[in-house]
Amino acid sequence: MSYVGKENKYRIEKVYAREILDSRGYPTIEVDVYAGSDSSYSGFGRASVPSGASTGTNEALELRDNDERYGGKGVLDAINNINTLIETELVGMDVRDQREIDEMMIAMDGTENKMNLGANAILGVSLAVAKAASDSLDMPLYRYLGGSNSFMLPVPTMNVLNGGQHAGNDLAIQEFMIQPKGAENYAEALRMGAETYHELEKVLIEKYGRASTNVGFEGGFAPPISLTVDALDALLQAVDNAGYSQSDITIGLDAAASEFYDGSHYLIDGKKMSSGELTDFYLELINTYPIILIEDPFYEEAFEDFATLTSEAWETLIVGDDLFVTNVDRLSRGLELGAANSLLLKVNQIGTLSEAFDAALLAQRSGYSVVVSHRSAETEDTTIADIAVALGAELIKTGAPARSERTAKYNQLLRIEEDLGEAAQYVQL
Ligand code: 2PG
Ligand code: MG
Repeated sequence: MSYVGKENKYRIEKVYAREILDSRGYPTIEVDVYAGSDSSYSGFGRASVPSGASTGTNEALELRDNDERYGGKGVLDAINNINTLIETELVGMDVRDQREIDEMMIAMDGTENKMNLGANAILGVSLAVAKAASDSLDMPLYRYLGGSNSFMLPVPTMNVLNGGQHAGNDLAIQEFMIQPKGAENYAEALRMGAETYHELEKVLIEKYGRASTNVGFEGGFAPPISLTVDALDALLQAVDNAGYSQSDITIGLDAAASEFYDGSHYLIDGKKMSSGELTDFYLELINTYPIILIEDPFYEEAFEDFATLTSEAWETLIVGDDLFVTNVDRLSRGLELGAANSLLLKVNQIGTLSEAFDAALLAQRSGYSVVVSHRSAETEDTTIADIAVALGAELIKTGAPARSERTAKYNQLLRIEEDLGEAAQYVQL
């Protein structure tokens, strides 16, 4: 057995990126980081980068090759940036110096939206560094990232019925989610969610035929429904058929409203609504259905409309996704105006782990809850499960309880709950 000297144990020795496929069959980046010495690595971290479909205008830039490969979506330029520029700077640094490493990459890129190196390149390295550090320290990632937090398992908000940009139907609203918040623990929550998903399949077959259970990008069913209330009624029926009450399993929506905003009005349910009419529409839904969460109810610059809905629906989680893009500056603007009361956290919207944590901690200090989220194109990477626990996030949104790129995260949370044993607590919403 070779001996790794103490001084070398945390030294970054090698960084290597490769092109892999995401769940939509497009290229993305996977990064390997090795710490220790060449003959005996003491730490290894591998991470890959997700990709959105309903992306916010203000997100950090995903660098694509725009050439003939993969319809322009190759990521070889970004990979080249990692394997040459970034690797040169990183080798020799201490793998535990996450912030220093992230700041070094931000400075090296030198742009507001990380367009030079690519936010996808920077994020892949940032996440792989954290994983290599936790491995060097022989700690689970959630503990390494969570510091002295007492560990809470987030409530899964599972996207079981898809519309918007994620499906080929006419539903304006992108995601219809369920939260098994009445569960005793996370494992039970996962079971309740999966059982309801399977009941929903039966409800949809009965009402709309077999083809209605084809799935969208995130594993939720994509039935040929066009009215919001028809989707909600199907969900309620599924919850009931699964034997749960409407307080045990509640409902959340991601409207992703930028996608049905035409510059002055919102096109939804065959109508053209003003922001005032859309606000009334949401308030009516909240009164009629057990809806506890609405994400991106308005387009991405509508801070005032978010603020109005937040004050009128004060018991509902109003989540800012495209609104905040995991960006401290945009979140600060929201905090001043009282726009939303919850932050959606997507690591690739901002491009480094440190900046994503800054946004989450600012949200938490300001009394906003945090929903850690996947993207509609994912990989088998499970880092966001550990991040959710490390942050003590109230919720995690990572699609339907089906399809491996989604269940990878849900299953990782089962392992974390098991690892915590008696100390594991399930968030009470
Ligand atoms: C969202 C996400 C994830 P996308 O809008 O919240 O569900 O979708 O990754 O396509 O932006
Ligand atoms: Mg969203």
